[in-house]
Amino acid sequence: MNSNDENSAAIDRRYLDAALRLARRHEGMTGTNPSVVCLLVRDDGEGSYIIGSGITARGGRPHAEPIALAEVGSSAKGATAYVTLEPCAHHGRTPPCAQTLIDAGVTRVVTAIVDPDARVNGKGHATLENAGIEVVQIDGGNAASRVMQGYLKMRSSNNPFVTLKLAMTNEGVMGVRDKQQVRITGSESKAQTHLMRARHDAILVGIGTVLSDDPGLTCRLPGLEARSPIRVVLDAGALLEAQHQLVSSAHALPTFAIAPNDVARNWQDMLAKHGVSRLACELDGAHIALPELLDDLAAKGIQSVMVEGGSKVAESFLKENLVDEIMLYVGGEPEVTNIPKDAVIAPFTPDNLPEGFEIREELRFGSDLCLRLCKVAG
Ligand code: AOF
Ligand code: ZN
Repeated sequence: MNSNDENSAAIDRRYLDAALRLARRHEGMTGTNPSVVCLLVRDDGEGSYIIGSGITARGGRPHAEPIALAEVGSSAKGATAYVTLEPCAHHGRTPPCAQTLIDAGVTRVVTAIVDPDARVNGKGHATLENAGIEVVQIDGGNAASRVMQGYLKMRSSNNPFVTLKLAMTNEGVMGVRDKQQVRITGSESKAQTHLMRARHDAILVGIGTVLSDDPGLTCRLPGLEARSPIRVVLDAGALLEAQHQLVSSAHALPTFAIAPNDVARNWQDMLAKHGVSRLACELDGAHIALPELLDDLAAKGIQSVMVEGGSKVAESFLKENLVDEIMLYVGGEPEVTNIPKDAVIAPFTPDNLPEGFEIREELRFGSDLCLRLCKVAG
């Protein structure tokens, strides 16, 4: 590699990384489509610069490429397109993006990942190459798989990506029974949690969390209120009531109550009146069968689920090996010390992490520690 090539590889990496960062903006908003970004870059001899950008629109269409191309018009001629996913090759609800890039006169395309969608899977790159366009595929690495984790999980296993979020003290205390809102982490961690909510398609809690905390489970970050995910409550015993926030706000924000078919008619009527959708489930003993539930959520187009409530729910998801990633918040200045009477204990502690997971990232939010735990590869 001569120094010119090295320089050009570093420039490609920089623009692609920028595109991947930008793609996080529409995470949780593109339905069954991944959030893809296309950056159009020109170099007229005095260094490269971005002339336009597009991101997969809310709901999944239009795709990123036509949005970016529409922004720049004829300046696309001779430009390089940095696209976080292989441009599509199929005639779907929009024409194939690979062809749209060719027609616009783009001469180079740099992508981060081959699209696992069978309709594309290498055909997008081949279409471009057959038209004489230089295609460079850079390993997008963790950043690429992270921004598309829901999409990639769905494509590989037909199940949503499951993130388990837990907040606990060093001793593994998550709260105190019958005592509402025991402070475990600080305001910065809370804001991060709300950002996580915005990035997921659905947020899931057990009925125990509803009965003890009556949470709204919305994203309350200024300007991001409209990014609140669908809410899912595991409620095998039909205990949700009209005055619970999740029920009373269901007309404004989709809410699913997961309960078996034989629940009382008047309870179902109450849910329907408030706009809560009941999703039938199978029971595994007295508990909701979680793998089947994930199948049902996948069928509804939910690609990512954040499991946020209850040590029991967390334990069940872990036991059944349904968790892809754990975001573990460890409070630096919790309201409780040691292990108080009636403590709600987490299924694991920061010193004794669940088997099969490793620390991928260590972050600090205020005085709290946040560990991102991923499955050990292989
Ligand atoms: C792109 N650019 O921005 C996105 C792509 O139902 P359709 O027609 O929208 O097709 C969905 C597929 O399109 C999806 O499975 C994935 O292969 C691709 N997504 N492709 O070129 C984009 N979001
Ligand atoms: Zn496309």
